[in-house]
Amino acid sequence: MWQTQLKEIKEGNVKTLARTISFIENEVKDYEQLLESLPISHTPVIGITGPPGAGKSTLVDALIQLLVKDNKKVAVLCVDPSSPFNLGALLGDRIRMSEWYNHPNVYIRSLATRGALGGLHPKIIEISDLLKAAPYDYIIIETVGVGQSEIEITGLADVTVVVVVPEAGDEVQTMKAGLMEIADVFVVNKADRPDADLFVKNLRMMLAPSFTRQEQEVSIVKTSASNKTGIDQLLDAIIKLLANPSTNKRKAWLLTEKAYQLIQQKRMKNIDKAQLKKNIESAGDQFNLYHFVNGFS
Ligand SMILES: Nc1nc2c(ncn2[C@@H]2O[C@H](COP(=O)(O)OP(=O)(O)O)[C@@H](O)[C@H]2O)c(=O)[nH]1
Ligand SMILES: [Mg+2]
Repeated sequence: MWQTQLKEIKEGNVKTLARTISFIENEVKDYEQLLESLPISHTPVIGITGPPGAGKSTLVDALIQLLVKDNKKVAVLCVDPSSPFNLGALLGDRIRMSEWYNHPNVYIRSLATRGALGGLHPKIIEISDLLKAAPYDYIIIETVGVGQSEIEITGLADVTVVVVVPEAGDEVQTMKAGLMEIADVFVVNKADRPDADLFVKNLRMMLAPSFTRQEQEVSIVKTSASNKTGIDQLLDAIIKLLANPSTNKRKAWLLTEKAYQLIQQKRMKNIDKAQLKKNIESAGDQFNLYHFVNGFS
């Protein structure tokens, strides 16, 4: 029943793509069948994460520019409410980005709401898989690296780029452990700032292989996204990782992460916190936590 839509999406029909993403977001009837009929696709997914203000959107903008210049087609999913890719952004950003919004080889979709589990977006896995059915060479997903979302992005992306900025020398020490673990590539952005080199040096020390799950050394790329320097090196590093067979070894791990998250969502589906509270309140003093919880298994 989704054959027509899928065919149009494969042929590059952006309107159908946009509409179908909304179907998934809204869980329209039979959307699960659509997901099951998605073709197997290996479109590389590049995750860009890091703290707010690190320059992720500016970097994505610069990456799009490079890729488009190379005749590539790019889809961008943005789960950053503060991002200029979101239409609510400042007028200046909108003007800058409008170049890409109207570009035939670029598709940008913002996903504003956060997941019920406090994660990225309740349907980001499904939406990125739908995008893979469309004729894009790369999918870029920008997310804010706070909390839970770090883990989720790793399950989603073939290569995870963590963007940080040079701060006082000891900032690296306090960098969230979560960000350390997920990075395939570290970008030290705003390298036009003083102390960028010192920061890179400290970061490199922190990233000694024994600290991370990586078998090989994590690359560190210095960029200044707003000056568009270092972007070539970043893209090279990303493409090298995508081509590296060791990233294929991650496939099973990535799929496990995805499956785990989707099962988690499915299992939690009919669990309404407000209703839990009502039940607990009405039980009053008689409430037995473990009896209650066991009732759900
Ligand atoms: N000095 C400097 N500022 C930058 C650089 N890259 C981005 N910015 C600025 O940092 C701010 C946040 O950038 P943005 O891309 O929105 O960050 P995001 O929240 O990580 O997506 C903006 O004002 C950018 O112009 C850079 O390389 N150097
Ligand atoms: Mg942003």
